[in-house]
Amino acid sequence: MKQRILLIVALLAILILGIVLPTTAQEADLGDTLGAVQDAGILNCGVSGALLAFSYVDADGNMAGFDADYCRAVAAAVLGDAEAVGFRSSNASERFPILQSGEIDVLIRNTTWTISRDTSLGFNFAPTTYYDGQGMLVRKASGFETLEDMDGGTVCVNAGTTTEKNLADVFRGLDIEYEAVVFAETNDVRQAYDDGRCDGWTTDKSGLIANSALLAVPEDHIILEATMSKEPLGPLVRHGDDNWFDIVKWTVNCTILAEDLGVTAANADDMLGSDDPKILNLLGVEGDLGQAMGLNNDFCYQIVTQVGNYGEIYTRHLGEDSVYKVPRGLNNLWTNGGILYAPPFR
Ligand SMILES: N[C@@H](CCC(=O)N[C@@H](CS)C(=O)NCC(=O)O)C(=O)O
Repeated sequence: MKQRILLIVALLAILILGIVLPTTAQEADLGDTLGAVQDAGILNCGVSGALLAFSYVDADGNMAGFDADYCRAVAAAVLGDAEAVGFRSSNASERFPILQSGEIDVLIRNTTWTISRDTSLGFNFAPTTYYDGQGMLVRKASGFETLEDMDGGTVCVNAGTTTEKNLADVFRGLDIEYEAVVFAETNDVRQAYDDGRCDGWTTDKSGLIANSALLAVPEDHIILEATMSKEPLGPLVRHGDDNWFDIVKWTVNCTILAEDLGVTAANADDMLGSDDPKILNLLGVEGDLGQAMGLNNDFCYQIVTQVGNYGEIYTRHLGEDSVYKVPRGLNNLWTNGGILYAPPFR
């Protein structure tokens, strides 16, 4: 009798655990991110939140910037609504744990594609959205022109970044003595540099261009010519969900190919009547390319009409329509001297 009761209790426990555990958000969502995002009706997107031009809270209290718009592009593709995004701000060190745990569905936070992040940390990187490199900002009054001029100096840097490691490698390679002053938060890095605690401030050049606007007197500083590393920045997802990886990949590809084919937010509706089969496939007028990922076939049309093509997103946040006016450089289409190139929608 006692054994039978124990057996029943054990069976009930298994049953209850079986029902309750898999429905807790983290357990259930990890293998089927698309289903979880659709059920929630919202995309949880990890951003910095403290990086002008890429992801920052604007005067109206909205998350704005190039990375924030790529979150919106994924939401437009998946939910048909670019505004259905829950933004989660993160510093450099916490960005990876929140993706691993399932707290966010995708991380779009000026994150460099490296082999260890792609392998041992357990992530997959979508195509690069911004080809960058590490730079060094110094005071004009210092007279520094090269990294070698900084021998014996101090450098302010963010913890948990490729920046920190590159600084050590590059300075060791050049046989430069230096002291790193390390902070978890970018605002603290900038403040320490501005307070004169460091001779240089190093991070991705895009970060220096944008966030140096927050220095007390931005005109008193310059970015040295030297580029210390390659920093291909782009979205990343967890290992273990190929379909979700495809969705994020083809979201980026959609924006690049739309620019390549001359499809913009303004003309996309007219383009639905185009004679070009490449455009018809891109916009989902022909074929069922979206369906193969569990999306509507017009997913790219939604991205372009609601958020824009790559060039439009770039121009808005970094290019001519922004205060930064960063030349496209590598981040131009391959046909215009850059290295952006999307595989075919076919
Ligand atoms: N791309 C580098 C650096 C990324 C990084 O965290 N950069 C700092 C400085 S631009 C940053 O994003 N700060 C914003 C923040 O802490 O929210 C990486 O992936 O490690």
